[in-house]
Amino acid sequence: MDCLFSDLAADAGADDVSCQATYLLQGTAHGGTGPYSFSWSPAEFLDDPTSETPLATLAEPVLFCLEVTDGAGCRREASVFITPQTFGVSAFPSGAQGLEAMRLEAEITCIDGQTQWQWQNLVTQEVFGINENPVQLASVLNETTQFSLTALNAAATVAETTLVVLVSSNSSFLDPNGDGCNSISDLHHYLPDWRLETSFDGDGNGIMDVRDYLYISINQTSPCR
Ligand SMILES: [Ca+2]
Ligand SMILES: [Ca+2]
Repeated sequence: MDCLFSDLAADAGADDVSCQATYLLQGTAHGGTGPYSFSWSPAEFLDDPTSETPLATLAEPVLFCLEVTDGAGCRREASVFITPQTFGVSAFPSGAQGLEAMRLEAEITCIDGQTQWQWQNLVTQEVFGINENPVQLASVLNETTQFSLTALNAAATVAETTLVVLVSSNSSFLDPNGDGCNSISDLHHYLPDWRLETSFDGDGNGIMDVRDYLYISINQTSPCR
């Protein structure tokens, strides 16, 4: 039989992330001539590389290749990329206060049925609602503020992340060019002062340099006039 025209097809399943230490691969074959045999690689992560659905043990992302051979000796290949993931939280490490109240958002991975999480303002100690994420702040911050998001899962494992919202004591840094929105144009506004001594900088150290630009939000919020 000419395998070029065989309708044999192999499927290794959809790419996936795994919150467990083990992951059951889902190989399938269609068409061709039965019976099918399966060969997965790399075999070292698998309990049975000749199984249609072997159990993989993962410590790192792995691309698995599946080769299906049918009764006529025809072969087809497929692959699947499995990424192990653990319980954890992550957020952008910092941002700058602009004209509008900030929205804080973290990514929480491997949530189980009992996982709870909570944002907190570490300056005022204000806590936000249980399982509230993202959090929309009620007002514009008037000082540099650190926030934390703490999550707890069913196994009592704690995961935490923090982020800082930079606020200059110089209020013009909320909208340097004063056009009513936070855009890339605001970064250009202080360029004439670059490396110059000034009493009008973002971090208040008296010289305009790259650190001051961290205080400028470029997240355009409202339409500019
Ligand atoms: Ca602006
Ligand atoms: Ca400065």
